[in-house]
Amino acid sequence: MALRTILSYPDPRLHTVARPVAAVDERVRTLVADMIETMYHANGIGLAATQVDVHERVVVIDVSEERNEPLVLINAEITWASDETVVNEEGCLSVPGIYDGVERATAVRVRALDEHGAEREIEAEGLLAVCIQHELDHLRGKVFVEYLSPLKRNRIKTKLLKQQREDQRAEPGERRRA
Ligand code: GNR
Ligand code: NI
Repeated sequence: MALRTILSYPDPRLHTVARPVAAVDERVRTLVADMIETMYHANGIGLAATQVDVHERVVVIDVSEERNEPLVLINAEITWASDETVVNEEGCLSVPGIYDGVERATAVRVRALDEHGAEREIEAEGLLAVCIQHELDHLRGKVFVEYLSPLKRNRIKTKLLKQQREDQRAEPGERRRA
């Protein structure tokens, strides 16, 4: 297993549309294991392959308190979404330090393959439903800040670019201290 690097907004690669996984084989299981490790390491509740620059329909999620119930969704499609919606405060590992409200369906049904290639259909509500919709957006090349106003989005863009420039300048010194 290995940690993968998470792309940060406004990296244009985050807008790539993922293609379906053709076969759930060892290569895909390695990707899944790396994504689960990366998600736990980053303290996230979900991660889409898009965020680690792999443009295939693979998502991992764990909304459990103990962080020991990873859910693997390959080629996931939403088969039903409730008409009822709710606004939740969202964050994203690719948009560090930014949180804002996004309107989502309260409940969804999803059909997907697991890491063994077995088909399953799950119905979700609450945080899991939010997370599934957030991750499937990533696979379409959509980041949650795109639901916000252009003004907010541009402020976020500027802030993150500045932060990334500062991080880059700090890195050599960080390495020396380590
Ligand atoms: O860790 C995450 N938390 C979160 C909180 C509210 C709504 C969605 C999320 S997903 C996010 C991890 C992530 O960026 N997945 O793509
Ligand atoms: Ni995200």
